[in-house]
Amino acid sequence: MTALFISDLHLDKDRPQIIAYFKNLIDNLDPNVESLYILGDFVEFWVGDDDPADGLTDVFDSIKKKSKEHSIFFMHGNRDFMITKDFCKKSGMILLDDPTIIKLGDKKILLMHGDTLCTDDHEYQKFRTMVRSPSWQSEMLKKSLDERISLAKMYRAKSLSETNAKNEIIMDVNQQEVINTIKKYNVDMIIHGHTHRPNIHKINIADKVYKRVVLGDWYDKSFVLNITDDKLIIDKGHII
Ligand SMILES: [Mn+2]
Repeated sequence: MTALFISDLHLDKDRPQIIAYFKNLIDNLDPNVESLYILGDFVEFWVGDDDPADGLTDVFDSIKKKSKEHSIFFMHGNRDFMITKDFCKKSGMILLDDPTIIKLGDKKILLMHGDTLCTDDHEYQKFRTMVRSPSWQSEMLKKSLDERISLAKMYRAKSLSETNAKNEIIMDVNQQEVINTIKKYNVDMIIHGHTHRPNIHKINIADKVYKRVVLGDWYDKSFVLNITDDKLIIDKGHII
């Protein structure tokens, strides 16, 4: 039995090679793959379900088609939290809460997008609380599509310039928060994306070793975590 985990594809019409690469992957999913987990930032931004999703129609069609043979799960990231449960359903994806616990074999795994672990970035956490509130979202949806698209572009540019200015450490996960999260949910492993710092970290807590697997982004290379039985296999492919 195989489960695949991906995140941070940031699909966008300006990078058609990544869209094509992902479409090819989904169209040719191995029949042994029982579930595919997309852990957020699947698309570059999403301003509401009336988003024109330029260049992505084929991808959502492929997902819909493949959802008959595989379970395809989606969790919100900080770019695509406006994708609704209805849209997921229509596209053949099952929307997961952040975080969600799954069981693979005898292992309990916590799935997250990863941004909630970055607790040192107070400014971002404040912004996150604001944009995740139903009142902010309903105000946002009252604006015209064009207005929302330009706002999304503005937020993206702002976040990019802040990212460049912020200390590297602030942008990564907080170690104590990782330990607290493992303890709180009583899991063996955390899988998340968001930080674009792919790695498998080992964390020792009271003589037991836990794992934190960080998924990579899809800018130059694809990044797929394959868990088959108890084995973790990282599969990277050159997109360009
Ligand atoms: Mn993210």
